Amino acid sequence: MGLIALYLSESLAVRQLCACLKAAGHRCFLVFFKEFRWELFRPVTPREEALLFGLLRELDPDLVGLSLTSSLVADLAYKLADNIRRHTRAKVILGGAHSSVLPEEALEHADFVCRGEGEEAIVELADAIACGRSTDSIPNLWTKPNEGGRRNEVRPLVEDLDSLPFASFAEPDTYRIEDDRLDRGDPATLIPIYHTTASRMACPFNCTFCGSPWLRRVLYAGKGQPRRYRSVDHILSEIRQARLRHPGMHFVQFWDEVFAVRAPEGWLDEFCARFLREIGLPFGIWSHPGLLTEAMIEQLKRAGLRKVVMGVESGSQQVRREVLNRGETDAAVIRSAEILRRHGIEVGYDFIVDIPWLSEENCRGTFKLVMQLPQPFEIGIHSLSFLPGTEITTRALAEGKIRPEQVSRADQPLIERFESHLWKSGLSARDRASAFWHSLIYLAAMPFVPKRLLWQVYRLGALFKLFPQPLVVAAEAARTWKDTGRFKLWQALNAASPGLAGFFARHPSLGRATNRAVRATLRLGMSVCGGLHQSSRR
Ligand code: B12
Ligand code: SF4
Repeated sequence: MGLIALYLSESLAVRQLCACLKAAGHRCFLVFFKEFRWELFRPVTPREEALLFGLLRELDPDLVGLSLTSSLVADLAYKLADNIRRHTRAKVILGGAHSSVLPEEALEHADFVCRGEGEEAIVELADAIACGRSTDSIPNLWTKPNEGGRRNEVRPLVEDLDSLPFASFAEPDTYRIEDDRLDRGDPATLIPIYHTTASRMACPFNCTFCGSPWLRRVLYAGKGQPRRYRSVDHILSEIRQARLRHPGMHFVQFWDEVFAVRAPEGWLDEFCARFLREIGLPFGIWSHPGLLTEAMIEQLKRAGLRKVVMGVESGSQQVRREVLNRGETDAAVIRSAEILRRHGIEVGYDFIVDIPWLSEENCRGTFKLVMQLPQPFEIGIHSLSFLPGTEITTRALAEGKIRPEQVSRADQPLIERFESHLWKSGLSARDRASAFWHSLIYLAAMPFVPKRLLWQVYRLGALFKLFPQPLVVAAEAARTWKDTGRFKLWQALNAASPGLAGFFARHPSLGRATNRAVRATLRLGMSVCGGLHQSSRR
């Protein structure tokens, strides 16, 4: 069997399913079709599709599984699934969060759809196909009408996560398709970070924009306790084994929704003591501003905690409470930020913009909160994705705030769906206002931008909302400078004014000269500022 992950070379889902299939004696290969890189998203090329179909024809599996981890890649998955069924003899199964919410839709493009966790279902399906048995009544699976048209119940959750084999990692039958190339080998070994989770569905919150509450409260209602923890032993053994295969691993990233939340008694103490002693690598977690405590961070830091990412989502308490169902106060957010700062932990904060209720209030509050957060930190500004099954999507559709084709961002080109830091200044007043806010919020997170200047810009908001272009250029320049160490004038201009960027594209020598002049001015400005800064410290 073959399993394909889309835009996700660290996909835990296909790695876990592959390990279960192999443990049950089946052959399984993995294909990582395109990578998930926030700033480097590239569309699928015809050559990449041809490479995928060529590989599938060569390996000739009976069954191909596509993981639809998110709704944002649903149309890509459907297109690939249709073509796999057309051009190979393999049957196709779709699984993941999206096909769990919308199985009827997924079934139009596949022979089978898996709802919910797939470890046992995929093994039972592979067994049935291998032995020529009926595939009709496998719990979690829906089948096509011509396969019996069965809609089987979701089985109870696997209670003991330690009973599952370690996720497949650095195995030889792994392929990567990216940049018009097909390479053999696990792309996860190309980076020094190892990704894993200590728990599943542990988050106790019910944010309106998130797909997790639906999984816990609807799909798995009455099917067992969704929050499950692996034993510390199991986690550490997995990391030790992975490290033997990938000695270049320097960091462990835990992808638990909220790390260690409501963990079993004594779990965190054991984890901290043993992680330091037996693994001794720095690690990162996701957390929640309402839950961080000084004692917990102190303890985790001693164990090697280096980085925390938290969704703050909105700087406006009103938006958090009335739209997002997030109960924490501004004071709690700032207190968490200060705890992390005091302990020298690297921090990333995620914010959501383009919320169709209280939009101005959201941006104003977010700007003010970002100005108060202790520097330095990373910021992610994400446009709200309306995911199927979420409370916010139901409400937005009912109130006519969005059209059905906007759900899952299906009306946008694939690459734009993942873009963060959006500040394109279009022609409409609404576009210009959001360009103003998004670039101002981003600049507020940059430690090298003077705060007093930003407050001035904020006060002149009415003017900058009409002419946001200088701010957009500044934000885009700050972003490229920070990410690449280079100032990319064309890119910055293109974000602010495609017309002007087009002019320079038609006159490249003028463009290069202007770029050099701006860079020289910036360097001069920075050395003067640096000199002033040093002399003021002396
Ligand atoms: C960790 C995580 C990530 C990680 C990695 C994801 C991964 N799967 O490895 C990162 C940070 C990269 C990520 C990115 C994104 N994520 Co995410 N992520 C999660 C999280 C918290 C845990 C997922 C996980 O690793 N679980 C453990 C693994 C082993 O299980 P699993 O992925 O759930 O897969 C099981 C089943 O779904 C099923 N299954 C999955 N695929 C297949 C395939 C077949 C053939 C079969 C039979 C079964 C099957 O079996 C698996 C094993 O039981 C979930 C929340 C949750 N509770 O699920 C959100 C979640 C899945 N993510 C979500 C979203 C929206 C995204 C992003 C779009 C965010 C963004 N705007 O960029 C991207 C999309 C990336 C992509 N290319 O699709 C949504 C999906 C909801 C939806 N309807 O779309 C969730 C539910 C949370 C949310 N925010 O709403 N995510
Ligand atoms: S805290 Fe995170 S994982 Fe939990 S419901 Fe909210 S967004 Fe989803």
